[in-house]
Amino acid sequence: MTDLAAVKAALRTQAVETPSWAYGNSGTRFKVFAQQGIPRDPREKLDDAAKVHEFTGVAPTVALHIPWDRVDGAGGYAGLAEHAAQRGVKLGAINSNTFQDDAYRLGSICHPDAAVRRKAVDHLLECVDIMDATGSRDLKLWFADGTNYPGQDDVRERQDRLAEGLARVYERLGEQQRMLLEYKFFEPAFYTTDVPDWGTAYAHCLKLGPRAQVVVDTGHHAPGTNIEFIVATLLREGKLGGFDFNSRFYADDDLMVGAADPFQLFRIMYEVTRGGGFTSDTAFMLDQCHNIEPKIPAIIRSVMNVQEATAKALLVDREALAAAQRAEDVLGANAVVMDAYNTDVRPLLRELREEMGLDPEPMAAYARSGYAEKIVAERVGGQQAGWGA
Ligand code: LRH
Ligand code: MN
Ligand code: MN
Repeated sequence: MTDLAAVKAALRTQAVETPSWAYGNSGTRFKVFAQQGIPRDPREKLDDAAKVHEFTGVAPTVALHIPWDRVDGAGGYAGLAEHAAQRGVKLGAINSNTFQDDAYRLGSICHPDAAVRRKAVDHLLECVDIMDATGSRDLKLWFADGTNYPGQDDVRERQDRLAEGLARVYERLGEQQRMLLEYKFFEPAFYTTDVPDWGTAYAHCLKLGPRAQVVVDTGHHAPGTNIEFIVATLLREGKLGGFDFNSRFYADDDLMVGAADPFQLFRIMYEVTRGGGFTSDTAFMLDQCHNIEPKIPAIIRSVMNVQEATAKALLVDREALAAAQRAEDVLGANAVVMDAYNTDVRPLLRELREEMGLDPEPMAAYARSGYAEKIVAERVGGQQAGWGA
């Protein structure tokens, strides 16, 4: 029997980080659809993120992306952190950007030209300076580096350049800071990608040291990849730094987490909880963009999807499962897992929210709040998230 009080207590500790860029206008490479009421600056993105936290109670931090959230003057990044605090949220991971500059046509920290590599490393070091000002713990690194054609560059040398650049940034990290290295199997490079998979990310992080950890973006795998196995393995090795949650049907779709495959999300969260990863040492972040749907409700829905998957994962009767496994009862063991997955956890979560002083129905409560109408009236000329133009 699972202890429902313990499940609720665990759920109270949940923290899902929302990404500043999900609040801005976004699209595909074909079209960015402008919505109304979109934030005009990083502070307004934080205002929106604070609403997500207000209605869900489990989204207390916001990831920034530099340079999309660059602030000059007006208190700088410390002022931004202060603004977040006034709204009841905190600044989370700093996401670097070494993919939107003309200089990076052939890569950033793996580029054949040392001057370009230096530029990329300087940007990453600047991100650590920003972390010092914001009090952020995590630097999230994703590299668009790779090649499009066999022979274009020396793929082994590119690994050496990567190791060298990462080491310089690692040395700069403070005691309490970490770097989270994200992998992605293809795109924008189509032949080789310099950090294509968890194994490559793991190998680099292992060499760097304990403050280098792997981040699993759920959209960055080939179809059919067993992501929960990767999660279990990284947790066993003490190298799971966090997640970029989203869901995919075909490629890096960046759709709402749990929309395409809630069962996969449950399986991932089961390995997280079973493997001792449901703690603040794992950064549970969203990395999504909402191109055709209203953004704040989509983010509320995403946070709730993570919460539902987590509740189901916590409901797995581990003792019954272990007993069935010991008894070599294949169907019995599978039934224990499926029972948890098939449980309607919405009543439990409604109860939890009421206990937390929240409205039991975050989507409806947000819709009733009038915030959507208010921002449409007040904000004209919202900011683009940063890509897709
Ligand atoms: C790359 C990616 C990465 C970036 C984000 C904006 O596909 O997922 O995490 O930081 O997009
Ligand atoms: Mn990502
Ligand atoms: Mn991505």
